[in-house]
Amino acid sequence: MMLAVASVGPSNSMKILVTGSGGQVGQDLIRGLLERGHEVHGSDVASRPSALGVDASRLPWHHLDVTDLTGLRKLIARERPDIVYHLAAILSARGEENPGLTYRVNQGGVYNVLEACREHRVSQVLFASTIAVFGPGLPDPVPNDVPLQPTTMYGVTKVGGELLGEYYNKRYGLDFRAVRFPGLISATLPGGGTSDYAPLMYVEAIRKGAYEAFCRADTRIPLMYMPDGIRALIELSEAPREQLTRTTYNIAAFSPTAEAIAAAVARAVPGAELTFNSDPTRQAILDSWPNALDDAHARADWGWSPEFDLERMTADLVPKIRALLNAS
Ligand code: AKB
Repeated sequence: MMLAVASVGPSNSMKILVTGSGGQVGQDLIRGLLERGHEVHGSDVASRPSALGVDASRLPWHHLDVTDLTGLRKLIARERPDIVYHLAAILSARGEENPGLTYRVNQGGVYNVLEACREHRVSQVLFASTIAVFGPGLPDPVPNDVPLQPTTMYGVTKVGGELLGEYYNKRYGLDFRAVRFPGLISATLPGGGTSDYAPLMYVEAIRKGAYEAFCRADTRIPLMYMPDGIRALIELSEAPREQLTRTTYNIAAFSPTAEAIAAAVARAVPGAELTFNSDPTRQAILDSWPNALDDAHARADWGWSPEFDLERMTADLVPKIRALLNAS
């Protein structure tokens, strides 16, 4: 059975449910969606983060374990969101500590979300995929459509999520859309990712004046400043369906070496000491990921273009981190 698809334009106010709302992406996405005038509902296994800075009356918060299909069905049947952003996931480094749990949360979670959304005729599902879907030996920059041979359970489950979403789109007409996020850098601390060395360089340089990164200085993966990442998700959601030639898109911003990030941090935070001590497990994951992504399809289909490079991001981010640390 095909679903009726409501149009999701920039001027339409939608009711939106975000899974994994307490995470690094969720917290900034919620603010971005509220700024655009949407009715937003947060959900997470964890309680509402105290630092979210959004009044409880503007953001109903639901306890949600995405592995619980019954609970998910009840929430979607009761709240009837137009759009679901599915962010809940265990990231790559933490995922390797418990692959079984990662499979249940990430793979089971995306199946449950798609199934509940299909049953209750949710108009659109946005999915946060990642550069971790790629494995070694690919062209540089990596194009959109290549063999996906990830080396982590996180990557395996994200490939599974992309494929399942494509299936629900073809089989049931569910409007599934996904971006492959680079490592994201923001003032909100990440948890359990392998790209965390990049945001940690900023936060720890400001907080403690020093940081020992768990990677080699020449490590180079695709990175993005969070405001660009949030804009990418929202702009993909608002793009007319007929302009989209696929369900999943590479998006890219910049790909500095870890050493270049350290130099940018040291310029913005004089006196900060940034050193490198590569951890073999996390280094192997980083080395399996692409150096850079080719996002030509996102640019052509829905006009994607990043605003921030390393220098612009550093200038914007450092005062934000200082303000957050002073407030806490
Ligand atoms: C991670 O490091 O696991 C994530 C990602 C790149 O998807 N930040």
